[in-house]
Formats: sequence, C-alpha cells, structure tokens
Amino acid sequence: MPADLPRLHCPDTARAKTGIVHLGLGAFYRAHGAVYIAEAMKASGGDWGIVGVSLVRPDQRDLLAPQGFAYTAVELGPDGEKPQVVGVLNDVLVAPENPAAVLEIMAAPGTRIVTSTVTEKGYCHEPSTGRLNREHPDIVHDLAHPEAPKSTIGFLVRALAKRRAAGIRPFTVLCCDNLPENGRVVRGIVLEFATLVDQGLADWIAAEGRFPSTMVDRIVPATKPEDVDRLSGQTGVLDLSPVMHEPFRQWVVEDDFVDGERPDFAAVGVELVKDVTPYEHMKLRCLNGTHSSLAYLGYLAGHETIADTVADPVFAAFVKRLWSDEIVPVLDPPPGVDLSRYTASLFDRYANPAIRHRTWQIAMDGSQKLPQRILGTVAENLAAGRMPKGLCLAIAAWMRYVGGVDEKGQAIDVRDPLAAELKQISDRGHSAAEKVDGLLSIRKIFPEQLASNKSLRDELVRSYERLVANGAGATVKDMTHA
Ligand code: CS2
Repeated sequence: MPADLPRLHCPDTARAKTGIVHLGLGAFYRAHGAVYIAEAMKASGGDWGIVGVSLVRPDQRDLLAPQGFAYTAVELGPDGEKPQVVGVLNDVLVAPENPAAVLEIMAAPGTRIVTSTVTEKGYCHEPSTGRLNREHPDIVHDLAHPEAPKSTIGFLVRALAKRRAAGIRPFTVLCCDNLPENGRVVRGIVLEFATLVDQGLADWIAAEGRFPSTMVDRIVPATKPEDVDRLSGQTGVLDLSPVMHEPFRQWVVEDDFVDGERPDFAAVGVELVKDVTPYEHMKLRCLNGTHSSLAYLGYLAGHETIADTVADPVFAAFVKRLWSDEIVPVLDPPPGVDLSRYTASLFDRYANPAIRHRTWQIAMDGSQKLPQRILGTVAENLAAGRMPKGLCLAIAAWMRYVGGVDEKGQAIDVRDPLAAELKQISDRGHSAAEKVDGLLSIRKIFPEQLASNKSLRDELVRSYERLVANGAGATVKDMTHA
C-alpha cells in the first residue's frame, strides 16, 4: 500500500447539523442512502447530516475518523471508474463502547430520522413469521438492561422512550434492509418489544411513530484490499475505507414521515409512493431471489463471483428461465413497470465484470433470506398448480451448502446465525431424503404449509440427489438443456 500518500480529508464545506442517525454502518448504506441524502442536501439544503453507528465492531470508526469521516464512493461502470467523495457523515459511534452516547444522539431533538441497514438477522425476528424472537440473547439482554442495549430493537425502543419522557416527537424509523414490507415488519417488532417494557410507550409509538417501508437497490460488493490500492493509485490520496458500487441505484420510499420531516428525496430521484409493497416484491423476488439462487449453485459449481457465474452460458440460461417461468408469472408489477425489461436489465447488472460480488458473500445468512426471496414465489407457483423446479434446485443447493462440504470435499465457511443447527440437522440425515426432511422441519424458515407439501418435498429430494450425484454445473445444465 502506498503509505506516503496524503490521507483523504473531509471537504472544507460547512457540515450540516445532524438530522439522521444510521444504525449498521456497512458498505451498502454508504454507497446508497448516504449518497442520496448528501445529494438531497446539496440540491435543497436542510440539516440532514448523519451520525453512523456500528453495532458490533470499531473497524469503520477507526478507518473513517482520521479522514474526518469522509470516504470515496466509486462507481464501477462499463466506461471506467468514477470516484466521488462523500462528506455527509458527522461522526461514527461504536455502540458496545458507549451505548449511552448512541441513545443520546438518537434522543436529541435534531434527530428526526433513524435509518437502519443491520441485515436481515439484525432485527431479532423469526423470518417465517416476522415476529420478535423473544429468546434471542440480545433481546433477553435488552429487556433486562434497557439503558445499555445491544440490539437494534433495544436501541430504537429505549431512544423512543427517552424522547417520550422528554416531550420530544418520535423519529421516523426508515428501515433500508431487504425485508418484505420492511417498515411494517420493524414496526411490529418494535411494538412487541415496547409492550414488554411499558404499554403506554407502545401505545404512543403506535399512534405517533412512523415506519415507512422502503425498497432499496444497488449492488455493493464488500471492498477488497486491491480496491483501496487501485483507488489511491488513481487519486493520489489514501482512503482506507472506500465503497465500490454499480452505476444503477433505486430507492422507493413510502412518503409517511413524522411531521413530514425528511430530506428533499424527490429532488434526487427517490421514488415517493403510497405503497411500496409491489416494488419490494419485485426486487426481493427478481433480484435477491436469483442472487441467492446463483450464489448457492454458482458457489457449488466453483464460481467465485456472480459475474463469473452468469458468464457461464448454462447459468445464464438458468437465471433467465427462473425469471420467465417461475418468478414473473406470479408477480404483480408496480404501476408502469415492464417486468421483462426489468429482468433483462438485472441480467446486464449481474454480468458487469467490474463488480466482483462474491457468491460466498451473498450466500451468507441464507436462513434469514430464503423466505422473502424464494419461498413466497415457490408457494404461489404451487398454489397455481406448477412445480417451480429451478427454485427447488436453488433451495436444494442451499441445503447442500449448509451441510458445510463442497463438491471437492473441502469445508465451506458457512456464515449464518443458524449455522451450527443447520449443520447438525444435515449431518444427522444419512440420505438425501433424511437431510431434506430435517431441514424442512425448521419452522423458523419453512412454514408448515410449505413443508408439508409432499410433491415439493419429493422435488427437493430429487434435486438434492442430483446435486450430489452430478454436481451443480451438470444439474443446472440438464435443467436448462443448454
Ligand atoms: C445481495 C444483496 O448480499 C446479498 O444477499 O443479494 O446485497 C444485493 O446485492 C442488494 O440487495 C442489491 O440491491
């Protein structure tokens, strides 16, 4: 790394006052929501500076503090790389070091929105039902120690309680994670938790709080050391925490904020709508559903990235078939959207060779992702009397993946909150059928109605057997006749 380069610093423009606290400061938000918010302030002003909160590790704070919390967002497009310095972060707090400081900024009168990207598992809920998981260790902790929370839900509820006690209006909770009807789901979890703390608080949040649902979209792979080196070579300054993203972006938001207080989103292309549900379904099922399918099957077939996977003609034909035969037929498009154009553009985005998005990264946390990405589509196909064989193959590939051994007999580093349970259940089964039955019996993932469908179960067993006997590449090939 070129150590003698000057370090990136925050542009000298006056900083906006903090109006937003963001929970879960990962690459995605820094390349998506934060960029939109910075642009909205540039276009129309407003005090919408952001304080980021890392809920687990200090890494981001440690990298960003010496840069005045500025970072470079790099667009990786067909015509090269476009770096842009983003100076919208005012501070980064590390929650486990000082939860009181996080609660203080969340409860400050100037904070009017709390955004979150804490990943699917960060809401401590059961993916199959959307309800609070009261046995989650962080939830148990936060109910016992409300003044020093660990979980996103614990922070939201405690900060809202502080605002209520101080006579301050609630903030809007703007969830930016890939959950279906994410605002409504988070509202339900927050209210369930608040009820356990104080019914009066829960009633106040229910009446005065706002939780607009959102659909967020931009492909942002994890930043790699070579990205840092390449960027510093191009710019002559050292940024130790840039984010890499594709040109495409989309943000659809329900326009329902506490007292209407929000950045001027419309000025920068955020789509403000009454009901985000059709957009969320389209994106979660068409994009994330096929992303996960390609991740498990592609990983097993030895492909490192999504771009490598769809460069393989067999997989290209497979993903197109998933869209045309299984996903789009059971989807109601949002007003004015042509789904065949939408999926064609998804294919081009996947094929962008500059985006090195690892199949292993997308394969993480499958237990939290499958329901909203794949299982809804499967259920609707079954209800229409069709067996969605491609998606069944994807589920079987997930089942094989969580068994923890790849096609060459090498261990897979399975990252999932249920990893130990999944491996144990998989290991207990001696045959494909026993493994499939064991995994299907996990109610946190597979609802009873789906798991008890005999033809689905038989199709999963057949798919699993084929994956073991022939490998993922050959099985996908057979299916697409490519
Ligand atoms: C991906 C998403 O990692 C994953 O599971 O499917 O992060 C995906 O890249 C984004 O949702 C795109 O908007």
